[in-house]
Amino acid sequence: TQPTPGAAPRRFPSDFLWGAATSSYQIEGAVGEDGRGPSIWDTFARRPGAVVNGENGDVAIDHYHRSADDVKLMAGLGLNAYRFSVAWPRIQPTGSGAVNQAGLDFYKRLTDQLRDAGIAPALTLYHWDLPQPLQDAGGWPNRDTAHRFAEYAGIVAEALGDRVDLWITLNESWCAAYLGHLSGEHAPGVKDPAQALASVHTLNLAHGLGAAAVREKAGAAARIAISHNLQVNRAHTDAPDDRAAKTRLDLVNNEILLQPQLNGVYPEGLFEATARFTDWSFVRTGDLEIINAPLDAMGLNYYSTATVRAGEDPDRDPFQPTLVEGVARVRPEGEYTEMGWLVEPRGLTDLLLDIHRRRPGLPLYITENGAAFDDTVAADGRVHDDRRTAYLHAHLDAVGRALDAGANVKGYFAWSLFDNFEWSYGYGKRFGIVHVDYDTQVRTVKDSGRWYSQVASSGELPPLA
Ligand code: GBH
Repeated sequence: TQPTPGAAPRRFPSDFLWGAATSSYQIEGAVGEDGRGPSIWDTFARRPGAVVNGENGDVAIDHYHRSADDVKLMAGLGLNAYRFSVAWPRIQPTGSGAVNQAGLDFYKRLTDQLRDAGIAPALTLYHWDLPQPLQDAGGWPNRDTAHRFAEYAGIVAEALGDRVDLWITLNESWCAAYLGHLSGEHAPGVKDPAQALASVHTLNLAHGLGAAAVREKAGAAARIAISHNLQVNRAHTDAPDDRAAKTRLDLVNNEILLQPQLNGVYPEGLFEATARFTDWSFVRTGDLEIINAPLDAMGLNYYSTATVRAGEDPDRDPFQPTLVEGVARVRPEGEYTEMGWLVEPRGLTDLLLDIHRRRPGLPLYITENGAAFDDTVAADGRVHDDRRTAYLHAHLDAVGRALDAGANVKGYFAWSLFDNFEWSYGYGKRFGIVHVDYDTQVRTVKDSGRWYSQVASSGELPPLA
């Protein structure tokens, strides 16, 4: 779509949250300090070949020691919200029982600093750093992990209940289940469809039990959400077999999470479609009511859109297990980021409107959106990341279009506030609106950060050029 020449800036709602996001393992470092226990990412990162260059989050961007300055930096950018995650192994080093007070104190200080700066804390309880002892006991394929998660959620909610504006139970259960247990590219590095599907169910259950625990312990005013990276899939053509391929993909990627959470049912056809991997006997009477816990909002993490057709994928690695046969990836012309992900802002409008249609008026947050580009500090001391600015601009415009169409979008969090440990890609991929020098830990606001600061402070998005 062409912008209207001379169009006026777009005004966002006055109570809109303008934030940025991070996660514990990607930024904190200090993995052995103040009683933190090991997580599955500490273990996985040490497996040869798991992370590019053998990198890990031992130091990361040293946020654990720099949180006060990092909050000042956010305040200087004019952000009114910050999404971060709590490291479960800091709160319960063994994943159950004994609470490590020093861990809770860190997040108490952080949330106090944020509140003093007028920045609303959005707290994610689980962003992939499962305590290693819980992995040793079976990890996400073991349903007991859901009960352990609820216990942990209750502890955090009781301690921080009055300080947090938005509670997010899980970040991207799709990644935790499928990257962790199907492709094996994330911790714990398992490649087994049966374990992947069992993990989905435990994660769904963990969400429901965790939401109830937060509801009970954080007080009636607590607002509870979950953050999903739903796959925005498009059929390459309108031919019935291409559309059927897209539908098969949606079933195991999106419906498997959304329908239990929103409607209290597993989607029709799911058990049949996956019967060669599992008989789903781990689903017990009463689980779906728990999973269907009341939701105050939904968080959506959006990066790209996938185009698919019916057929065999010539690029598919035959050693990678898959849940869905006969679906091939199409790579349309367009701009791709350093991750190889297509820049496709329209998908964000579609995604927001899809959830709005399923649950009209449900408050929606974009809890992550951003892009990796190859950023370097220029001779003038700045980072001229114009492609990231253009990415953010186009996606915020896409959010505006969803607002125009009636979606109840309440906030936007850029991924990420800082360059950080990008999981199996290590430190090589930079998503930050703030550059980090990994030798000196010096933070430099990129041009995109300056631009975003303007938008956040004014609540106005300039027209697309
Ligand atoms: C998020 O995951 C994580 O929450 C965050 O920690 C991480 O740093 C960030 O994103 C950046 O990676 O096949 O072209 O359609 C992202 C999950 C799943 C998003 C795969 C992109 C495939 C894009 N990703 N998805 S594409």
